[in-house]
Amino acid sequence: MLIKRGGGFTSSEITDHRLYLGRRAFMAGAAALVLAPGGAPAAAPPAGQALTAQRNAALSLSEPPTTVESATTYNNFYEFGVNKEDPARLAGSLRPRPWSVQMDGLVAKPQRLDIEEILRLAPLEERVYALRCVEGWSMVIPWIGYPLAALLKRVEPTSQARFVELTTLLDPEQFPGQRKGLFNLGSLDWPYVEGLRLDEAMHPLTLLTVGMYGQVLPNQNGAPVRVVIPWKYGFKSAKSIVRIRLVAEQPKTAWEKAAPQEYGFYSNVNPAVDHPRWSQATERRIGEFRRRKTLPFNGHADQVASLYSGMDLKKQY
Ligand SMILES: Nc1nc2c(c(=O)[nH]1)N[C@H]1C(S)=C(S)[C@@H](COP(=O)(O)O)O[C@H]1N2
Ligand SMILES: [Mo]
Repeated sequence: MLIKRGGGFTSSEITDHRLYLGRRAFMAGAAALVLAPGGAPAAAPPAGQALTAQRNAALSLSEPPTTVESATTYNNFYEFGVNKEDPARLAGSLRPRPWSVQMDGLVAKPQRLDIEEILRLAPLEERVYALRCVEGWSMVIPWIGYPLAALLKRVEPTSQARFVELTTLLDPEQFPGQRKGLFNLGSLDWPYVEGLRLDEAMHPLTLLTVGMYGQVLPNQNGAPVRVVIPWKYGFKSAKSIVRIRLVAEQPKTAWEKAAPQEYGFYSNVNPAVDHPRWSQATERRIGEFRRRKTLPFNGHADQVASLYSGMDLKKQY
């Protein structure tokens, strides 16, 4: 399990989220794997529905994307279990239709939006962003979506709204990782909640995401709708969202609740701020062997650093 995977991951790379959660989650992961039927390799994702989008070249990396195989079989989606292969293996139980997103809180026009309506709300763009996981690896993914700002404007945040809370579906029937018992041992307090400051959420780089690699999102990548915030560690990019709430107070996120000393609210990619257990100075692109230097704000400093002027990013990590 922690030894070889298709991409050549080694046991020395197990600096992962599970260690944050302590030994119980780690053991639960090991046990779940032993119980996996036949130890069969993760099934290839079924060919998804095609989604056409215009490439936004100005906001895209020019690097070649990670293989779709890696991007859809090496995932963090703890609702399906704590191992990287769990989401691809188990994601068939998630039903991305029918689906709607409740938009409420400090807004003039609270509403529940159907996913089909969300898909039509703004022109779809393709943007190639690197997703940098706090575990020290990254992938280059051609996402499809449009700025989250377009959706937020539609509900008209009031002047009191200062933060955006994003919540993933809570349904133990669809998410085995949310069931009481072995799968959920030492895992997160469900549902998965993330949050952004309103100006971060409104930033043009913050992408409401409905597809990748020219298709609708595979279940294991957060179907039918997620966010991608390219200058923050991957865990800020909440999957399978059912509620977007505008609030006055900074939301308490699932990872902060699990390990507050390790996961801050901001979680901007920052090579100068190490995690308590390891350095964040370098990363490995999945599919490559050498490690590369991690860039401040994951390479987007010129676009987003001004959001944090005057803040001590060592304290507000
Ligand atoms: N609901 C939910 N969203 C989540 C996670 C999760 O466990 N549950 N994992 C996060 C982490 S740690 C990462 S690195 C990215 C991975 O996204 P990907 O599988 O599409 O590459 O999703 C993030 N979003
Ligand atoms: Mo991550």
